[in-house]
Amino acid sequence: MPTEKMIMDQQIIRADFPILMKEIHDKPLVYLDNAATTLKPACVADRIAQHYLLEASNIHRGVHSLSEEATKDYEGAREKVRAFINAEETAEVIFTSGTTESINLVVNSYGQFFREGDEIIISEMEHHSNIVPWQMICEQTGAVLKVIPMNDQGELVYEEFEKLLTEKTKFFSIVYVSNALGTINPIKKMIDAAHQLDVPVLVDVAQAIAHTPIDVKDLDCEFMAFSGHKMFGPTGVGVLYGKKESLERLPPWKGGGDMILSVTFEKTIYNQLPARLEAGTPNIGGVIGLGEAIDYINKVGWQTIEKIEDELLVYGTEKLSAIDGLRIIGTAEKKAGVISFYMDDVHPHDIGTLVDQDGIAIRTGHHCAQPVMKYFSIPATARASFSIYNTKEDFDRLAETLNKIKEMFS
Ligand code: 7TS
Repeated sequence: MPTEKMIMDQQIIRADFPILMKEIHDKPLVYLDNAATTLKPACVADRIAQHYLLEASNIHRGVHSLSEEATKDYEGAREKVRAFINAEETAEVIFTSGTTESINLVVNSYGQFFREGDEIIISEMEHHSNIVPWQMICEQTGAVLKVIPMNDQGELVYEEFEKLLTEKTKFFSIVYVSNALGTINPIKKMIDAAHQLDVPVLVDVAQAIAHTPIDVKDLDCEFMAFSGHKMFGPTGVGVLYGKKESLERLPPWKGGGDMILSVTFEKTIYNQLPARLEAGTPNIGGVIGLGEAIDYINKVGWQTIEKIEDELLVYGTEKLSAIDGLRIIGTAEKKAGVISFYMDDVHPHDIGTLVDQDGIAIRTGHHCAQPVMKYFSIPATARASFSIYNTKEDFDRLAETLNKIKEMFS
């Protein structure tokens, strides 16, 4: 029996995404904004529709059949997430509304332990969602934010990280793949270094989760955050993974239904994990849809995903670099999924609007990573971010349009 999994034909993958049949301004859609959100395969939308049309019910509370069925599906999705990231137990998987809420949960909850003068390390290439919550807790507690700088390639300066790690460090929160640069950070090595000083680590894998297999046991991080909508799932649902002992240390952040065992006006006793950190009726349909998205990724397989995306990164980088006056922002040795660029004489927003006229969707702006823009002394970049359904022809179309734009502006 051959052990190698077959590489799936990209036409089969593309057929799973009905939106790719669409025309924008009378041109076939080229969707290169996957870092903002991925497209959704029909199976995910169908599964969500099935839940709302035929199975809708609240969970964890009814003894009637529909509620029991919805509970089974919801908890079944938790098991799918557990297996997907190789967590030890389902209790280590907390459903949230997305990466942003997952990070805020840890900050607001773990942050209660911070004292004046404690130090928290983040990096210069974080998404705002991994900057602002830490600044807020620093303001409240007197803790101090320390920032790992980066170099001109958009790589973190590892020696500076080592210098920042001291006895004062109480937490380290780091992005795996930068959404503005595409840089893949050496997080395993960084987690190991933090652990030498018993510093807990949160990894933001929002931009990694659909591009590379992630094994939390191997990484050994205390916490990890990601969003369903960047991995072919619905918006409004995400995950906070935490090692059981780390989650157990977290005081509940939100109070309400489902997170309690008993309530009296004298004393409330909290529920076990994971319910203790999931107050109120959750996004049941979204969680079930996320489970379906995980099944979809598993069906396509990492071998296919990595082959397609590795080739696209090389091809897209070559193609765009060949355009006169175009500068790629983020040239790290290890990159994934994202090609950010800047063109002399054309504002990124003009690029975005003009490529849209040719049916091409890219994102332009600061990508919620303003410190990255500041480092490169530019107001914004244009960003092509790709996924499993993108093709070399997509980059040919983008390059052709960019060449036209260049001529228009010169
Ligand atoms: N962390 C990273 C690395 C991200 O790229 C994003 C979203 C977030 C956190 C926040 O995720 P959310 O689902 O909670 O909003 N990044 C982008 C982007 O690059 N373009 O739009 C959203």
